[in-house]
Amino acid sequence: MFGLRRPILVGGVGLSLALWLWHFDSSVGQLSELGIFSVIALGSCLWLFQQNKLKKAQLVDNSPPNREKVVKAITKANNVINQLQTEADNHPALPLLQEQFTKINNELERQHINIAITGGKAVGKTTLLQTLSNWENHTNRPVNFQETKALFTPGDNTAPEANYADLVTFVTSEDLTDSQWQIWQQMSAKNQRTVLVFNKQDQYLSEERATILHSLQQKVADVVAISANPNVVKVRQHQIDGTVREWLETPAADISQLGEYLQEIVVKEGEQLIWETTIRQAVNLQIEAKTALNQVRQQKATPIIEKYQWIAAAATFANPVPALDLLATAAINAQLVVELGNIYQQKFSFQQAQTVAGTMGSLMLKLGLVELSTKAIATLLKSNAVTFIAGGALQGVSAAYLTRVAGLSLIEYFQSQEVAINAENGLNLNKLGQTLQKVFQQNQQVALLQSFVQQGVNRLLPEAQTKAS
Ligand SMILES: Nc1nc2c(ncn2[C@@H]2O[C@H](COP(=O)(O)OP(=O)(O)O)[C@@H](O)[C@H]2O)c(=O)[nH]1
Ligand SMILES: [Mg+2]
Repeated sequence: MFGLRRPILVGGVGLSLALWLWHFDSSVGQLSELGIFSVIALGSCLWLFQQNKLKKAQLVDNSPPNREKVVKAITKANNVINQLQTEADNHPALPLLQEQFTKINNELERQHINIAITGGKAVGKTTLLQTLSNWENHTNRPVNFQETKALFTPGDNTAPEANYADLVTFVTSEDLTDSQWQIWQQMSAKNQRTVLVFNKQDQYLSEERATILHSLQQKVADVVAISANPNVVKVRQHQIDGTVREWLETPAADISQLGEYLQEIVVKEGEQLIWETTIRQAVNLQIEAKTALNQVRQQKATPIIEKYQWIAAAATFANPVPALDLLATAAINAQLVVELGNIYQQKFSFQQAQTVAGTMGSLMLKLGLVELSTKAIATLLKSNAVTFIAGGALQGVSAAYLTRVAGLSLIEYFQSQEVAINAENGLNLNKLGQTLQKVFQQNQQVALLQSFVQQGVNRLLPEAQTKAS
């Protein structure tokens, strides 16, 4: 797990540098502000980079769907909704979540296929939709076509709202731009089945057309070329008598390639596509319900962390612990673990909670979080307007701070657990370590730390506060 050490070191260096720069803030002014932000940003970027890699690996399931998987996904969503109802009977999101659930549950019996037509503005979406109304469906399923709103309107670079779609036809009239390519990839990442449609063939000379088609085929497996509404062309005919006859002709629309392609996909993949869509919708519903549930729980958890944070501060202030490892253990109260566990339905016995608290303390120590935060807090205390800081203040504020980080990390860890998993499965130390680092990183911004130290000083030394203000 200590492959994880690198990002925290980077963050740590960033923090020390930031504090050092912050020290000179008054003399260097804006320049140092810039310095602080870039150094912190660098640390966070490296960290986020690593996090993203982790997330993707966990979330994408590329194995083919089946009915069992769909039922499982729907059941999970239902469990989370029921849990929300148990914990917050009157939650305003409940009626809509339940309605969505009923809808998704019915999707298991759906026969028809939904196809979305998407793409930038004026690429020919509406024209294609109209042309497809004459499409002769020779498949075993009814097919609905629907146009999405245009992509790439100013200020909006998001993927189309096409969660309902079993298949997305992505229309373009030229080679893919970078932003089109990004959206294409976003859809693939969500397991959305896509076909790239190269429209307006008639606008290109044959050589140019071949080049673009080739380039598209390099990027994407499923490409078809069409002309949904070719331009009028002038036809010239040399007559025997030497005159030239000219007239205008409107070539017929040509979407035959796309038509055949769609027949094939609907027949071969229809059932799987419906399953995939239903799983996607169930997962989204589960996330929505979980987000609401997490908010409910966080509201209950925050005051508890605050309570234990100031308990730790007072106890350590009265009886300063000199060694770092003692500080780490003093900070995490087993009772805090029990109470947070209760909120997140992760039941711990007091004994188990003691083990968790001990483990977290030693993790914080190993990861260097205790040392980093005491140093940072010491620097901030020295530069505090308060001239006299009583002995024990450093330890008190540090203990409070570490309690906070530990509590927030537990919350975040519990939040990422599935609903209704037994605490008996044991803690995933690797994941808990990652969470600790992440939360620590988020709370190590100079401004946050500064206001926390101020709060701590106000709590521990009320008379010093009066002097300072
Ligand atoms: N030359 C040519 N023009 C087309 C073709 N398909 C659509 N168009 C034209 O492109 C313009 C935009 O089409 P529309 O369907 O409204 O695009 P949307 O904004 O994507 O819905 C219209 O003037 C269409 O007639 C085609 O294959 N060739
Ligand atoms: Mg349109």
